[in-house]
Amino acid sequence: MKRSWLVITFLFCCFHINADNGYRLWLRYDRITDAATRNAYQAILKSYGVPGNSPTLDVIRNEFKLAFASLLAQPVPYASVPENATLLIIRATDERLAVDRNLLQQLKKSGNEAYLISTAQSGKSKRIMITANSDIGLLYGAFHFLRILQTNQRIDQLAIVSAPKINIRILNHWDNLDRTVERGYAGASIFDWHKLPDHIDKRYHDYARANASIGINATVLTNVNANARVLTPMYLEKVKALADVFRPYGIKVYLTARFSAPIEIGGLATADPLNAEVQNWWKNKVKEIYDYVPDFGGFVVKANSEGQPGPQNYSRNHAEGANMLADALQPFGGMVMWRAFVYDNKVPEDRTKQAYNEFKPLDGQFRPNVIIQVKNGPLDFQPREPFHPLFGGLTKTNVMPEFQITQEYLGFSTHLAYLAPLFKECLDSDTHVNGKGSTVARVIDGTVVKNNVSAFAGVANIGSDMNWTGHHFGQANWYAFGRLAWDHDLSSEAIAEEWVRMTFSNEASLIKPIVSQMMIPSREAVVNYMTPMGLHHIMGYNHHYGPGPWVADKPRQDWTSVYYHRADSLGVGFDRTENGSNALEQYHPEVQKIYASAAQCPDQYLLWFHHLPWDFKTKSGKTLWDEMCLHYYRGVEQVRIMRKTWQGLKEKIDEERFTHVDNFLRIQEKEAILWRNACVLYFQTFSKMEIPAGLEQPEKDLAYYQKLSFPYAPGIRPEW
Ligand code: GCW
Repeated sequence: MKRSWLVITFLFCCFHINADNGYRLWLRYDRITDAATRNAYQAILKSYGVPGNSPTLDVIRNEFKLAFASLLAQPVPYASVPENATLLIIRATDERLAVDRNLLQQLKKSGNEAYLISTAQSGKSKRIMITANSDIGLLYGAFHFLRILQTNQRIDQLAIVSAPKINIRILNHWDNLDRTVERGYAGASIFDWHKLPDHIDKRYHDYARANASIGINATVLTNVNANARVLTPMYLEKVKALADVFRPYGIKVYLTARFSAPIEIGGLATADPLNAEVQNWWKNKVKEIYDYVPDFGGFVVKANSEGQPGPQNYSRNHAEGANMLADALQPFGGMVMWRAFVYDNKVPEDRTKQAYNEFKPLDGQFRPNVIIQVKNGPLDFQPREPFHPLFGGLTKTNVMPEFQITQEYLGFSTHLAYLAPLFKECLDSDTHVNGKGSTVARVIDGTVVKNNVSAFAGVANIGSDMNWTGHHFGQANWYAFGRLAWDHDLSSEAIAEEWVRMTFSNEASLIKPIVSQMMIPSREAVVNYMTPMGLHHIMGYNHHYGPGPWVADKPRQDWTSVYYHRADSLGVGFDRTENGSNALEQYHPEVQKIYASAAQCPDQYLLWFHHLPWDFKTKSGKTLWDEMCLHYYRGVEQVRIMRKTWQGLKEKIDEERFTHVDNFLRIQEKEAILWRNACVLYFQTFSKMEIPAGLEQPEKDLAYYQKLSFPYAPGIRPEW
């Protein structure tokens, strides 16, 4: 090679190592650095075959081509005679298939999306087969196999049958047609409506690839605060273009349906769900949508909540509203995901009780193709909430959880908060509805409460930022959501490790610190410096950025902070026992027992359920005030440890991502201190007690923190 070429190649390599913008997510396919692993793979992977023709099989072929070209040091050719390939991707009905009969039987019973990956001896050599009942199953199997390679696991004895525990694994985009994203912190919407349907951005494919790689099989393209315009022909053309891109990846498209659409785009005088004209309008509209998108998934609806129109505008209930849409969708196999996030400031009742009060009496009245979409907790995606009482509360209605991947209340996209522990905390909570062990996960997957269909939703944190999620570690939350939707039994640690291996490196000296000193403790750190011990909803008004425990005197009481913390000279916390709002009564008696007495209630939910004096003795023996302060200070310390851990990894991470994360951790520390100081000083005005000895004093006084204003904080709803 000429000298100049050597220099260019060298520079290219340096550039490659130093500059990594994170666009490739966890599908990096970097060269496997461990020689023994690489050799072991090369000994088996001599060629691959993907017989058959379909757009999904093309996706598999493309993905393998991309992956093998860089993962291994030598090319893995495509076998022109598939039977000769040492890696064969093949439908379970194909006669050329030769796998263990028991495994095959298991696969055949496991449904359309399941797959089997197995290694068999073929003569002197080994052969790997990925088998499934459908092409989409093959795609999931292919991605799982690539994950095995990316995480450097052995491939010489594979015998894996995997099937999703949940039917519909769906991302909810709160994306508007003008490309703003409600509570979006990673740039603009990835859906460029203006240029659709003519311009198909490469990102749409990469978005679909990423989702398919973790088993996500549905997406709601539009905000639940919905715009009826998306249901007009001009926009349905655009929706069709996206659906066409996503289909080979197994992803179905859903839309949000604005309840008043018959008036706004249909010219009717009413949207009353019992009105025949309205019913007809929706029937025709649905038929029209299916003409564009034959496998359209259905509607997601936010009705009679935060100003959105709904059936109650016509004195009809949620079941009447949901069923009307369900009847229109039913002939096409479409679903209605009807949100239970309803509350009204004119109702003189603890906001956390209102969804249950509305929906419990309607249990059993919803059509089989309606699923009630319930936020993980009864308030609103706080850093910590107990599980929503509608899990286990509704037993004759399909129920699905809605998690928030975008970090509206957990520091936006600049705070590292690994959310798998938050998701798991809800999923593993025991509702007791059908005896001990009736966890939320087992309620929603249909094990303990019978359902027609199961689903799992997450509000996406994806945007147009180069690295998709703003924070490089935000990718882990998208990843963890998908993995848990597929298998809620996976542990937070296992998911984190997988993600780190694929996203950064397989080196143990890097995996361990990132997983155990950064990711796993990160969510608890956020709880500590924002809302420890069961505090909730004390953030800045409307933009929800930064601390705002003093927020009071707003048009709606239930959007203030003082409504929730109720601090006064006597104490702090929201009494939800029978002496207070009695929200506790919405849970099973076994659950009530855990929280009813302040002496027994776990610290993490103490002020969620109890209003307690500042000198209340907590389990540690310290006063409530001291314990609260210690939590706030611990939160900041945890961030400092995260920062230090990251800085210790400088040599092991490419410069671009290292610096990006490092900067964000600096912001996180600054904001953690802001939260801590503002909250401690504010609550101190009531407790009148000293910050425990030995802790650093806040640098500024309370007035300073109260005066800070953030009019341009991102993600806010434009009209608020
Ligand atoms: O968390 C709140 C947000 C609103 C959001 C609402 C909801 C889409 O602040 O921006 O609106 O929840 O879930 O409907």
